[in-house]
Amino acid sequence: MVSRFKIKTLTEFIIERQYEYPHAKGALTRLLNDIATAAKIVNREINAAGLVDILGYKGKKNIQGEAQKKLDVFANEQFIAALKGGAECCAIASEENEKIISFENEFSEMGKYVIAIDPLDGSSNIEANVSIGTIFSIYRRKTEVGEGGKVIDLLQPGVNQVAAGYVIYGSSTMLVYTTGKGVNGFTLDPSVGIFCLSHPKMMFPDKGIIYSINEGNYIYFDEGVKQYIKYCQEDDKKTSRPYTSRYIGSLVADFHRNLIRGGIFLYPATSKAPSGKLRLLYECNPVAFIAEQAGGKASDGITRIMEKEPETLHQRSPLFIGPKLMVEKTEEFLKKYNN
Ligand code: AHM
Ligand code: MG
Repeated sequence: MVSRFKIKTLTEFIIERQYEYPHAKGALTRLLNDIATAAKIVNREINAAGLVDILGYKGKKNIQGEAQKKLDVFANEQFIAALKGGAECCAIASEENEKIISFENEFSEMGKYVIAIDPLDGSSNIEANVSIGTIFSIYRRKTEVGEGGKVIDLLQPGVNQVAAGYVIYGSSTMLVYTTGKGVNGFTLDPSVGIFCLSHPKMMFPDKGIIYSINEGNYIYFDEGVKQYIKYCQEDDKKTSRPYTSRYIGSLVADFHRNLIRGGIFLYPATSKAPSGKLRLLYECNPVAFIAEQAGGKASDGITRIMEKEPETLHQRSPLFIGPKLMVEKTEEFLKKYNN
């Protein structure tokens, strides 16, 4: 049967949306396309990950005689190559690299944008066939065009993000992004290799019913977080409690499920990790931008994530993210019990 619906591809969608930015010259469009292309290549490798052992790729060399690369290193290289070749981006900060990667060639030096990226977040989950993701933020550079990007181009607060998104490599592969005018999700049709609009105008449900936290760290949490967990587990029909507990241990997958079903994700500070675990630039800020655009909220317990001024590239931050009312409730608990 012929479908009555016209499929909208990611490329069509991005080009259509350019009208929302009257002075746009297509640079952002090209950047998002480059990211989507690299994501498809990474997706292909992830899908084959389970075959590595039986096909004999594991070990020092693969069958082509090349040294086998870890998937997170492979993903990093793919995104760097796609963005470097694209000439819209003058530098990248990646979780995989201690310093920024400045693109010093005549094309990239004219690029107006920089990108903060976690090429393969949650990669320790790969061997268990658990969903993992890519997370990215796009900023306008601070320095003048004409030379490679500098660290100050990347040390910007999340409120300066021009676009942000994630790719989830799950039971299906999706790309979800925002340019500050709502959130849209695209599912990869693997038979043709095209991302198709499947989740237009994504919004958190008003009512949250899930809480996601690594409760194994309970003894290291401060009193506010412990009390909030207790609140989540109490019986109160009016507020749909007790909430359901769900935790994958893969930020993109946990966040994505909570965005669709309605839930809060918490990675608080602990006595062992006083700044939490997640990185502000390429983990917290992009999901914070998406959360806010989907009617939610992202906070470190006190301060709005996107207003935090980064001092270093790999700076960590506690993260409380989800439907507005749920995040506000955690803030209330932290305020009440942590002083
Ligand atoms: P990674 O960047 O080393 O992959 O770690 C980040 C991941 C997130 O995806 C996830 O939310 C978190 O670590 C889970 O941490 P934990 O295992 O401490 O619960
Ligand atoms: Mg990570």
